[in-house]
Amino acid sequence: MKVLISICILLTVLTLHAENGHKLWFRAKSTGSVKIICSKSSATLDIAKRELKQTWQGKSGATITLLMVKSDPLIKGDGFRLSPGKIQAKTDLGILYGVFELLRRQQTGEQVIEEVFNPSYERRLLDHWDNLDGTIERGYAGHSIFWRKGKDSLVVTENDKKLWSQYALANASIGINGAVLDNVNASPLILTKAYLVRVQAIAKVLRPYGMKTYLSINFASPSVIGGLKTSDPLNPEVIKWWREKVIEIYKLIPDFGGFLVKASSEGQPGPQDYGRTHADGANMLADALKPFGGIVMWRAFVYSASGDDRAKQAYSEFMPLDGKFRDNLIIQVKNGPVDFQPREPFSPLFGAMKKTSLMPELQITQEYLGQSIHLVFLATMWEEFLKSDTYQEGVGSTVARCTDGSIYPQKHTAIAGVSNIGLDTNWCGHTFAQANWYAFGRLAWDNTLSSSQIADEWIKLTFGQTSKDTNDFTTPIYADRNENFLRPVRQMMLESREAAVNYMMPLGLHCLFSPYDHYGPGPWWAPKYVRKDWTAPYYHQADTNGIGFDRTQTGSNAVSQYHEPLRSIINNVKTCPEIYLLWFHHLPWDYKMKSGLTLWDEMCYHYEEGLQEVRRFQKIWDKAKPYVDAERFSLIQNKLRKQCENAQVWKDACLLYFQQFSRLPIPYNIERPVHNLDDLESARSFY
Ligand code: GCV
Repeated sequence: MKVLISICILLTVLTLHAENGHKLWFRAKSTGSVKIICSKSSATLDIAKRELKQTWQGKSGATITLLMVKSDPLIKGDGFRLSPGKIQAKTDLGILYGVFELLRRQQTGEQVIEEVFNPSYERRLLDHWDNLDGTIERGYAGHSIFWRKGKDSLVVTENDKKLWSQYALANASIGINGAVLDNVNASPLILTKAYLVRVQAIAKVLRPYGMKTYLSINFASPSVIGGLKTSDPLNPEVIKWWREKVIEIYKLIPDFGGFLVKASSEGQPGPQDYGRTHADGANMLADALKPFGGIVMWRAFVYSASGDDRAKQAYSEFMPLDGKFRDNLIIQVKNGPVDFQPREPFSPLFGAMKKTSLMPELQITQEYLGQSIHLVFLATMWEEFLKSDTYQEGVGSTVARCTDGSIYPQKHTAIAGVSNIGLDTNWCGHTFAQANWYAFGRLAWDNTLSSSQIADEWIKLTFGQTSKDTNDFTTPIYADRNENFLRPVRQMMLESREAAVNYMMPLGLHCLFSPYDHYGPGPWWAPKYVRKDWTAPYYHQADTNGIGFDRTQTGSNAVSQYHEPLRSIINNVKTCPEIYLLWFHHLPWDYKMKSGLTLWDEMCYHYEEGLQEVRRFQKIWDKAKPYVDAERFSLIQNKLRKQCENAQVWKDACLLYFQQFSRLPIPYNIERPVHNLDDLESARSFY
């Protein structure tokens, strides 16, 4: 018996100290008491008070006033005014956001001075590509937290509710205020009663945290589950079906956010199946949602096999419809014109559709960036995108300003990130992938934040603080923590996306992935039975003359979709930024780069640099050992080893494959490939 008790105690102690990453960026515990003055009470305010008490790190015994204000012209929506000792807001959610800002500042050592904080976008959403059987399309962190397979799949358990509320808390702490609960490749079943009842249960848990629920819908639902003969958006029966469905949803979920729709895209049904336009289909749904305040987010991710250059197709299809969409409808546009590649120029639709609300869609899950194995901090990619100048309304018409209401009077503003969350204990598979969830929320709240600030905050919150030992992190806090841990790790994060671009597809190369899994290299992949725009050679166009996709005026003319002066800048090979060179130009192997090197040599050096960067990251992380708990340390160390192996595979595969066309030697000061091309080409998986 005694032995049993000892084992139990030991297990409890071990569990308490186990650092499995589940706590995300919530590690602080209160260091003293706080007196809260708040005359109102609500579920949201109760959370605000609870968080303040549990995590207070200010002066013990201090007083904090939470004040609802009616007339502060500077506070917008769920914004707030934070000053020492006081948080003012117009909504309960504004108060909760203010509390999180205050706590974050206490934990990261940032000062609190009087300041107003307003969100850049009204709607800041996570899109879950979660299937109703619990699998997740492009998910790398386990199964869905919302859906599962089996006969009890729709039973709402206490564990479900606990997890959903932890999820909602994490989102609220970074300002995310909505979630699309199911995959854009949507099952019509989501709109059946049994599933809607589960959505109602999820919405109930998310609501106090300020998170609205949205659903992806299947455009053919009226015929698939409604028993109608058609799903033609102009058919009166179809219109009636959607109106009644919307009424049913709002009866269950009065604050339902709206629908996300992937239609007439990659085989999904849509209005074009009935000879109708995107506007016909989208407006019909918007009209049904309008009386309840719901919105439609209609995706512009469209391209057809027979179409022109794939990078041009979304623009060609949507631009003629500008001004034809209802005002409770937002067109959701991926950051780049193709598909979440490691680097793409921004989609030319941004800023161009001036009479339609547009929202950016970012991908937090790392489909094309090493999934949950590679350490790639995405904030730098998103910062690059948001700061890209469209020139649509003169210099400074950045994507951020074109979408957040600063330039165009959009009725609604929004931004979405495809979630990287699953049932894995640490939510995201890789500890550093949590930073991407965090970064998305922070940028959605404030699209002017720098990647460096976001990385800095996240490291301090996730791995403990710089100056005070106030969290539950078991490793002692060292005085040299800033120098030896925070700085190098932050630098590693900031360089990690460029490293991935270098070892995967530098200089504007894109879509070189092995098929289906989108993980390893497959620049050679082009079976005859596959549509051309799904093969790698369609994009790299390598031959003995050179490499790159000619999108100039004399090529596919994709450049014409960009506004001047950008159009001329990218059209001209001399002024096109080299990071986009082979996206817009097909160039000979001996083309002279700005560095003086030939294109071939420069490409080789980029691949080598990518690999060497990951090797440097390994060293940085190994040195971080004294500052990190053993569990997270070794998880990340192992993943970096794998990333390094993969970077070597990428370099070898791409250089050996392209060398067949360039017929030039790999510069001799570069380390030699360690794989054979034949082996790589026949490898079935690179994991
Ligand atoms: C949800 C890419 C992905 C698909 C995804 C699609 C989309 O093609 O590989 O998995 O489908 O984008 O964004 O709709």
